[in-house]
Formats: sequence, structure tokens, C-alpha cells
Amino acid sequence: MKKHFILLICLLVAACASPEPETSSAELAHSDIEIATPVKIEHTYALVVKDIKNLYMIRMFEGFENACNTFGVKAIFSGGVDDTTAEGQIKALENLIEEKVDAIAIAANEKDKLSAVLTRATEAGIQIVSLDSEVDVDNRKLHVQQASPEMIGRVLMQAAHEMTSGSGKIAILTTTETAPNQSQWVAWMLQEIKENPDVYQDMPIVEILYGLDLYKESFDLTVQLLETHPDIKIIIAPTSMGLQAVADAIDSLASTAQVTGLGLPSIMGKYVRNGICPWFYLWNPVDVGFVAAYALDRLVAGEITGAVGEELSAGSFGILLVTQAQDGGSEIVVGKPYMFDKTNVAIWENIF
Ligand code: RAM
Repeated sequence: MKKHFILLICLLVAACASPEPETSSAELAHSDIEIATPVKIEHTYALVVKDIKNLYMIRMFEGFENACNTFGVKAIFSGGVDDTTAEGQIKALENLIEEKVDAIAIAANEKDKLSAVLTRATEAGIQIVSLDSEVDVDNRKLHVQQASPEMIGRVLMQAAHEMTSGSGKIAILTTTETAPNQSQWVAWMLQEIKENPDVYQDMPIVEILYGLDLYKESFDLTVQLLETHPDIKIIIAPTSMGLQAVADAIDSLASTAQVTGLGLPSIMGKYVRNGICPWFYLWNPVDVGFVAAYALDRLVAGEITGAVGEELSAGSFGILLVTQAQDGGSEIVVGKPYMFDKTNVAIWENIF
């Protein structure tokens, strides 16, 4: 073996040492040496959101794209455009199937209506996870869950109780009855009341309004609500578009009502400082997008399958566990909701 190795080295040295005869361009042209051009396999991962005009969704894509850049993968941002129905997302998904993307992370507007197109995507070999607002168990390898739906719903109702000292009319302004995430959060808000009737007995819910996760609809519904119930004390808006619209409507009417819910510090800071929103909650949407991209990449690489008990190595985010989701599928819970108030909102306003 050693003899052959030495011989190989000698041959290599000889080849390098002896001056090659000048090769004319004509000879080069007839060279039968195939120079293999390196083929760069470029993967493409897509983030399909509820509405690409929604700043919360844009923040999720920031994290998604940052992670894709570290993998050397092309990131695509797609979804409804000022349209939070399933139709906008179905069209986006059909385009992505045609473009033969490798993987899709989706935040669903209405999960049932997405089933058929997501089944087609899976059959085309596309890896799928949901994030922020889940799709059916059968249509995803796992869900990237920003925080526990029960914790979010209960914390929002408890905050409303604290802000009203347990007495006064309240209302909820949410997105749609079928939005997978908001429908769970509102259900847990109502469960919190159901389990503690004595705590909430003097806080009647006068309306549950559906602003479609669109600014104008949410603003207009709030104006009508405040004109009908000028004595309302708190409106709870578990949607970043809704929270902003409700705060703007209260401000424009100089109403005595207040608002809490889920929103972006970069938008809500001024309302925390002027008291219209004493405090609100959220998680970092950039992190949710970042983790979803890592989940896709590890699925594409075959390192995980999305099964409960697996561990996802999510780069700077560390190791995350795949756990059982409430709907029987699997999920990765990214964290807990943060509380933003006068003591800290100024720090986070410049982050997301
Ligand atoms: C809106 C969307 C999103 C939700 C946030 C809190 O941006 O409905 O799905 O997670 O609000």
C-alpha cells in the first residue's frame, strides 16, 4: 500500500514539475477533458402569511429570511394582500407548488379551506410546517407555536379585570371566528370567565366584534361600538392590527375606554405612554419566523420528522423540543408572552 502511495506522490510531483507543452487554443478546443461546472443546488423556502401588508407578518419574515441566509437558501414571502381570507393564501400556495419550492411555513387564516392545496403540496414533496396560526395536523409536519393559547387567553382576560378593577362593560375585537389562533385565544378568554364567575360577574361582555385582522374594518367597528356603548371600559384585541385600530379609534373619539391585547411595541408605545393602553402582550415574531425556517431546513435535511420527542437544533436559538399539541399533532413552543408597559415599552419599540 505504502509503495503505491509513494508512486502516486511521485507521479503527482512529476506532473506538476515538468513544463506542459504549450497547448494551442485549437488543441484546447478539442480537449476531451470535461471540466465539471459546480452545480449549486439552491433550495427555496417560502413563508406564507395571513396578509403580507401586516407588520407583524413582515417581522416574522425578517426572522425567517435571516435563518435562510445562514443556510444559503432563497427565502420567499407570500400570502394574502390586504386579504385575510383563505382564497388569498390558496392562490399563493398554488404558485409555490408550481415554482417547486422545497418547503413552506404557513400562518393560516382558515385551516379547513387550506387542506386540499396543502395536501397537493405535500404530495409534490414539499415539507410543510405551520407557525403562529396552525393548519390541520394532517397538513403539517409540526406547528411552531409562539406561546400557549391557554396562557394567552387567560392572561388577556385577567389583564382586563385588573384594568377595570373587576367592574365595567368590556368587549372583544378579534379577527374572524375561524382564525385558528384567535379562535383559541378567545375561547380561553371565555373559559377564564366561565371558571371564575364571581371574579368577572361585574364585567359583562357587550360585544365580540370581527375586524378580519384588517385595520379599516377594525377601526370602523370600534367607532360603532363606542358610539353604541360610550361607557365601555375595556376592549380586548388579540390581534396586532386590531389593537392598533382600537387604540386609534379611542384616541380619535377621545373616548374614556381603554384597550389591551396583543400588539407590536413599535406601534403601541405611544398608547402605553398616554394611558389608552395601560399594558399589552406579545412574543417576538422575528423569533417565530426564525425557528420555523430552522424547522423546515432540518426537515428538508431529513434530520427531524416532526415527531413528538425530537429535538430541533435552531442555531442561535438553541435546542427546542417537539411536544404534543392541543390538536393531537406536534408543535414547538417558542416561548411565553412578554408584558409591555411604561417600564419597558421604550426598549422594545426599536426591536419589533
Ligand atoms: C395579527 C395576526 C397574527 C397574530 C397577531 C397577534 O398580526 O392575527 O396571526 O399572532 O396579530
